[in-house]
Amino acid sequence: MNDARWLLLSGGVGGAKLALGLAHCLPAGQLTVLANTGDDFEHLGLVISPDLDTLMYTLAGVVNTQTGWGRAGETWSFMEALGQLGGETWFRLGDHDLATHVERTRRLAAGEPLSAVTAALCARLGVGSTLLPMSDDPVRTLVHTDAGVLAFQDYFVRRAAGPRVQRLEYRGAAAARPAAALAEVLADPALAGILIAPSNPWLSIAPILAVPGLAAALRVCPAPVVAISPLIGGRAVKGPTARIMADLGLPVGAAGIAAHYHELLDGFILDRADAAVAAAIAATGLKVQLADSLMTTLEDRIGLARSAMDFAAALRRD
Ligand code: FO1
Repeated sequence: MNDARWLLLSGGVGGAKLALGLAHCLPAGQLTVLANTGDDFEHLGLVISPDLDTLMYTLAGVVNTQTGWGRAGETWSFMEALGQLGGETWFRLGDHDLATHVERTRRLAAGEPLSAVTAALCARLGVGSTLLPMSDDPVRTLVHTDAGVLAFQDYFVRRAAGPRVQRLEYRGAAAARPAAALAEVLADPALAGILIAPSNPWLSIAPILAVPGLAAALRVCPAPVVAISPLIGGRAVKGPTARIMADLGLPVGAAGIAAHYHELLDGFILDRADAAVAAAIAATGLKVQLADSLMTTLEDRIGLARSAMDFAAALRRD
């Protein structure tokens, strides 16, 4: 189907790699990425949206490929000057990246919704896909830990995801409305599939699904829903997914991820290294596909994007 459209639910770095693979496979305008904004925070007087920016920079081809976040060729004069003045430097804002936060903050203060600000910034950077924040309303992920209740970036960056996680809270989610443009995406008969990126299910995807009505809208949409496991050989490629599962008392592994998403899914993709648990997942009623999910090169990203789209296309319910 040439006009097939796709929706990807995504967090930051890992999800952005798959988004780039998908964008390479599809004509401009046929990919919509629904991004987590639970990581957003106000810092140094600025509104920072890390996952939106990681996706935007990645899709625009200007991301720092070493870190996966921030801009390539970045300079750090602002951080150095701030440090000299005794300011807060634990969250690294490069000079070019800083411009994004200043411009976003200005537009939000002038009354533009986050979705409009994001669309405007993406247009300026030449992003051909549609990038939507999950909601224009603020949702903030709070991590309840043995070191107290921590704002997401305080847990993730400042404390390097060290404290033991007791539970997660998506503050503001109950009053949040899904991004207005999402209904249109889901109602489009050309929507061929909905993919859930191999992002952290609890930190990156759960805040999206916590927006009231959003998970239900995915469930009633006729397009198949497929999640890609973020684990390879039972371990996270990067980040604390496996440790959070253990902290929450969940069985660590691809089967635990599949069980977590089960209600929502038609299909589940897991890495070949986890082939041993594929049959057990299939026995729960999900269609299962093995793939190479380590996305080191652009070819890897395109390969996983193609596998996911081919698998989802074969699951179409009509
Ligand atoms: N991650 C870090 O580990 N350290 C940082 O100093 C940092 C700064 C930063 C600045 C802008 C931005 O858009 C992202 C940034 N990230 C940083 C990444 C971010 O905190 C996380 O990767 C995501 O929130 C998790 O998806």
